[in-house]
Amino acid sequence: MESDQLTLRLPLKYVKGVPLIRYFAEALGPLQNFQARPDDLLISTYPKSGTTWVSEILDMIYHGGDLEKCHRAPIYIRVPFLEFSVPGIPSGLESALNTPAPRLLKTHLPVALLPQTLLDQKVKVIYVARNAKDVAVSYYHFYNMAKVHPDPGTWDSFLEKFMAGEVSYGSWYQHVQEWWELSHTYPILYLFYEDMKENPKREIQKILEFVGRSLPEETVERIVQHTSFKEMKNNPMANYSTLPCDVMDHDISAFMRKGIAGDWKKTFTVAQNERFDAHYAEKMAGSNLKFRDDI
Ligand code: PPS
Repeated sequence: MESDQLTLRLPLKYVKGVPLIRYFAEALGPLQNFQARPDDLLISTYPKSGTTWVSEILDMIYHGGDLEKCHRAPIYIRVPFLEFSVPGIPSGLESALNTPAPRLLKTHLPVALLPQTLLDQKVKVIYVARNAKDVAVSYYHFYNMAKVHPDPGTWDSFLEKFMAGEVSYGSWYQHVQEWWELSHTYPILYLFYEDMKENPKREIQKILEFVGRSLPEETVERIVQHTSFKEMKNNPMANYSTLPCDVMDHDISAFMRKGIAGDWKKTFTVAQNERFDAHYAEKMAGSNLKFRDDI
């Protein structure tokens, strides 16, 4: 399957200083008409941080662990991606309008670009953060396979762009810190990908408490099992294989690529790692937000 009128590898477009995939930048205007509901739940992340994983977990929770119900549609329909817009595919806004309450919604937007209605309606947020090095590697492979991004160039040049915040959605450093700051005054559950890898059951319990639900032990166990990397990699409703291949080419790199913490060690050279660490210390100075880049 191929989508019509899709132009690949367009340059990023800056909105309020934030570079975005061109089609997504153009969707922000219409998104101003979006009306949030107080019972919406927003999943917010910097790209490649565990969005799909936590989305599947939440859809399972919302459907009481019913596997059949969670197989009803691809994850981008079950959990509308607000700013998503690609010719020939329903936009995130359209999907959100067609989703019955209580809705799960996804965004990667930095706080400054978030539709104000979400904050006005005090929509609860689950934010997932992942260590910067694994995000950079995952993002590089994603840029290669999802051609709505500009050409990533070499790994070395992509890493420089990532550090400079010149990739789609801008600076990782700013994103994770501003959502962290907001979590001190706004209803946000701030989770870490590495904690989810270490003990998914514990993190699912935190989510259950945050959304004010409880489930029997065996259902929680089923959710842990169904949302394991192996299961999700083989699940066409979770692995993005239902999108046209010109939007995501899984022959270049699977969306469900490796799903581990610490994979960056296989990609970063010693020199890249040293340079990255020095730059990281500068960008994160003064923040009490701490990451584990391995578990
Ligand atoms: S996106 O496109 O920004 O929404 O991507 P996102 O879902 O945030 O992140 C994709 C990375 O998450 C990994 N992933 C998982 N890891 C562990 N367990 C589960 N269940 C899981 N599901 C997705 C996915 O493999 C991507 O990471 P990498 O490092 O590329 O493998």
